[in-house]
Amino acid sequence: MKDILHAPFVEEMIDITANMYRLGWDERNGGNISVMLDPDEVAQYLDPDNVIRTIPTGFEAKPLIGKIFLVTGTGKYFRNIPKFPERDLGIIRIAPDGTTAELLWGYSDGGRFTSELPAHLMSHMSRLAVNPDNRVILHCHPTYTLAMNFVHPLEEKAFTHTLWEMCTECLVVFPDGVGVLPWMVCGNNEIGEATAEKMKQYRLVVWGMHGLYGAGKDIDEAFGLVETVEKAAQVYMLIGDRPRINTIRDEELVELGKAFGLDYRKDFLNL
Ligand code: 2HA
Ligand code: ZN
Repeated sequence: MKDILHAPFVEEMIDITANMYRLGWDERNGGNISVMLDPDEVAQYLDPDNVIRTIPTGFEAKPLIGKIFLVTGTGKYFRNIPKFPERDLGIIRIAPDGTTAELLWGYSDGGRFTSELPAHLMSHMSRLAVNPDNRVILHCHPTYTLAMNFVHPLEEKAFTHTLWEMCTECLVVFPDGVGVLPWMVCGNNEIGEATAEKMKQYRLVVWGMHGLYGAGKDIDEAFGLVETVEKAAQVYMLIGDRPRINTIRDEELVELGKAFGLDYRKDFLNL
């Protein structure tokens, strides 16, 4: 068996969580990530028959039975993951009943997966139905996106449109736009179901006055989506109340869409 601590998927998780902490998006125990792993790759590092313990998930995830995920731990700080990966991360497999997680590695202090597991697994199901290559769901509290939530309408068309106006790259990076949920209590099945419903259409979902979810085929895609939204939100917040004397006009967004051959949300323009 190879050393799991040097598995590329563990190293990448350590790297991205450290990065997100440094960006200030994951204060204290804020944020959580789940990555679907390739069972053959996992078998190079772990005995798949060695289940350390089982943990109920609290909901049924039938389409994910047998799937294996690397998931950040509940109450754990991204800041500490590089020092304590085996304590603060875990690898779980969804058991044949669809409602139990089999722990294959990690959570070594008796811990468990993030309280947002329902939002993650339900979102995985939604994204996989649209894109069978989806592997990653990532949640964090990016500062400027959060700030923008307090001064901008929490409405999908308006929110997406403003972000598209802030950086030329935005339309190219998320032509599918950004889903928006109102403020809700987090950590339960209800917000999980609402997030997953949005994930049928969007790879990005704002949790009103809480944070942001990103999905992708790998960590680069999910993280890249989030950092692009955050950059646009930063520009928006830097402009503040100052009069805008220049802007990217909708006609120009149309030109951009044509030039890059984008399938974007045309109904999100004001033309
Ligand atoms: O895991 O970010 O939404 C801590 C959170 C809850
Ligand atoms: Zn959160």
